[in-house]
Amino acid sequence: MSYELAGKRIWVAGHRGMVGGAVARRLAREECEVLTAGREVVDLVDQAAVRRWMAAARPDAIVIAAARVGGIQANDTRPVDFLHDNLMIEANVMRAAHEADVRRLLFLGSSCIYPRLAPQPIAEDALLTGPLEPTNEWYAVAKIAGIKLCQAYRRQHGRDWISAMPTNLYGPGDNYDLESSHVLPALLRKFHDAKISGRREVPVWGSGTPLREFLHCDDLADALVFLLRHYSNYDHINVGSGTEISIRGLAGTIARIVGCEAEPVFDAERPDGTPRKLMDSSRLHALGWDRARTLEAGIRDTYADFLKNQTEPGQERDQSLATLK
Ligand code: GFB
Repeated sequence: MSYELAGKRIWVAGHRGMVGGAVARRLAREECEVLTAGREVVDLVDQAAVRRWMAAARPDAIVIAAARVGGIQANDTRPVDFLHDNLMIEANVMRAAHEADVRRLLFLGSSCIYPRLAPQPIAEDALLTGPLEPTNEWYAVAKIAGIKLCQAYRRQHGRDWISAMPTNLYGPGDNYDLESSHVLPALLRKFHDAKISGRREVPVWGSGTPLREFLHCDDLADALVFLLRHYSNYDHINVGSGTEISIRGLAGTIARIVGCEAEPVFDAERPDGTPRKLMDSSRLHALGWDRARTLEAGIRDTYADFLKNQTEPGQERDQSLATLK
């Protein structure tokens, strides 16, 4: 199967977020028109606004990269925001897309949709086979509902819409707010600030033992464009790098790349979350995509972007709202 991108008008919902920005950058290399709409143009949580915008814009294809996102702390403490807002975004965009006869749509979930203790590496058919990780079950249920809604439109209305499940992501344009961010940007900021201030210790949440798989957002974007072109299937598909690292190992790697000699101090009061969530991305590789950069190269690229765009301490925004703008 091959969906032609040339000449198409493709809406990247959530273009101001890290993932949406990466997808818009990657699509700019294709012969298509990239549509974007900030929250001041259309609030994706508002169904009537989404219907009005979609009826006027009538995109040929949509990448739903808009979501309420955040790290373990944000997910665990804001269940309404993560469940309600993500349900509204996916339901509003898909309903309006169907009414506007949008032929191609890619929905983005997350590896947290899988059971807390799923056999590793986690294959797509592990979905709904066990209890979720409590710290992010709200976001996970919303994303599982999105997968199901995408499948329902394929089943009831024959929509050639697909779902992709990325692993933990990082890269340019990430959220560096220490309370709402994910671990990689948080540790980059913490070790950078410690280097500048000369602090000898850096607080790291949890035990340091959990394992995480990471994928650079630009590699994800390349995989998503590949899937837009070549994937047409009822089942969601994993998009991972296939390599994992412990939080302790990540802290050491980031300290070395930043050039900071501060010691990580592990805070057992903070939750570890799921012990491991390495995905099996062999279905994606079998289709012909496997171009993830190394974590070392990705972190160096991300730190360079951080230095170029860093905000003064205390000025960083809670960008988990950014993807709704
Ligand atoms: O990246 P993270 O917030 O989310 O945390 P998850 C990953 C691990 O890093 C946890 C530890 O074990 C954290 O305790 N960690 C250590 C830190 N230091 C820090 C720190 O300073 N900040 C943060 N944030 N973590 C998310 C889900 O789970 O994964 C989201 O909550 C989404 O919904 C995302 O699915 C992909 O990897 O645990």
